[in-house]
Amino acid sequence: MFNKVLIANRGEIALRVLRACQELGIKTVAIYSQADEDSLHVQFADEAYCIGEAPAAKSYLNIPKVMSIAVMAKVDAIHPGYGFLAENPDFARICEEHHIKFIGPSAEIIEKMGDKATAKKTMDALGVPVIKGTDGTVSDIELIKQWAKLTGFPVIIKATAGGGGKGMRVVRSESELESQLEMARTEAQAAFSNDGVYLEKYLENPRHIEFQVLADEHGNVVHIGERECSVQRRHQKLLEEAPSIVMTDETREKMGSVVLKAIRKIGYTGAGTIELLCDGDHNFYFMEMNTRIQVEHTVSEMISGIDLVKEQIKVAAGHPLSFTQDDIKLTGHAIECRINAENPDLDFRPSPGTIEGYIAPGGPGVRIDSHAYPGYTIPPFYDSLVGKLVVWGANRQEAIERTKRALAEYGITGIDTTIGFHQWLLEQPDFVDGNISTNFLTEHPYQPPVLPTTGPTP
Ligand code: MV4
Repeated sequence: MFNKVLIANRGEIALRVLRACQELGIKTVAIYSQADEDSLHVQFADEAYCIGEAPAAKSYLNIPKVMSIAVMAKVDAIHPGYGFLAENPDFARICEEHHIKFIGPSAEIIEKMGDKATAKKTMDALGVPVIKGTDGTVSDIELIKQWAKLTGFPVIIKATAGGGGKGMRVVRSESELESQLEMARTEAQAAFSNDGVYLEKYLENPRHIEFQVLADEHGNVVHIGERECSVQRRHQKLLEEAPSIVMTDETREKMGSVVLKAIRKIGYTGAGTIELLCDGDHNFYFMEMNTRIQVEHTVSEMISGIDLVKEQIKVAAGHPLSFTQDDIKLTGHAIECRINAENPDLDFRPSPGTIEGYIAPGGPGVRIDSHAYPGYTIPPFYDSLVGKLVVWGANRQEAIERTKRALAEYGITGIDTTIGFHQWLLEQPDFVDGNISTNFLTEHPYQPPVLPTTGPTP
């Protein structure tokens, strides 16, 4: 096993990784920016080093600084968490060159999956269903027009270097095609220095469902079922759950084995996620692969009893998986609410600042992953995640009731949070009935309560 791991991240995920390392008897090295001196991951780590000013480009994204701390502290491995350097193939390659294990797949795989058109082609060739689309990236407008007319509108233009919704354009008629293509290209070039785009048939009200996978370096691959991540706003997920209400045991087994075959064939190692879109007829199509641990990995942990971060670290150290697909039993239902420092009543405006009072909920089935505490200041420089409320219930109904109970116990003063939004969401009949799609929040705009909800006042 590794002796010492550097955690190249901050916030709740730095704490999550630190906890996994501690349980595995691994020494931890934290890095932090000048804005994160008071962060819990700094206090909890065995060693902690300030690596620069608050802006991420000067700290958490600064590869030479991260690497010099890693070399100086003599770590065996680096865990990148999510965001920042987690899916940067150059960083993974530099780690490899320094004989420091990057806890994730190889640089080649990160690169391949980072290019969405290539990833789709790869999955298609391995038998994973994909949405009807152009054969890779395209530029000839006449050929694109021909393809779109043959396929039928609406179609969607996607940036190959994109993902998470950036550089996407929905086109509903031929007359808009050329101008939208131009705009998508310009946007992609500005955002990713890569103007490659591909097109697909547009699915109107899809669900976003993703499979969690885990692969060791000995050819063993398992999936830990799916997550339903359809409730999101401007491509930011707000609530995730597992399992998905539309997944049957039969389809999970079928899709699961298709996904596992592909993962094995590409030689993937570590934890990963296959993102799928699900249409109204419950057909599943490959969308993207995420080569990192995700924010919402917790709901899969709650229904499987598997510590995904510990397993991710163990397979990175070369250990074989200690269980097979048949050993994995999914039990009950889990819901994760992302508690952000944002004001949902003011269009989710960021609300950084000092947390004055803080009472975390508890009781049966409740888990909180958070770096927050009374007196902690949420800096304005990074994402606004204050914590994740993750709740398990024997079934979806109990999980919903328990989440409502836990949200009512959660007391945070001094900043605005999304707690009230989640309380509203869990009362929506369509949510309760499982009638959700990626358009849920455009079809059900959030309504602030007429009377302010009074939580506990810590
Ligand atoms: C789509 C789609 C409908 N049809 N592709 C958004 C993020 C990017 N990864 C792909 N996305 C979509 N691709 C086709 N062919 C709808 C979306 C989409 C979406 C997907 C998942 C979660 C939220 C979403 C919100 C808007 C659009």
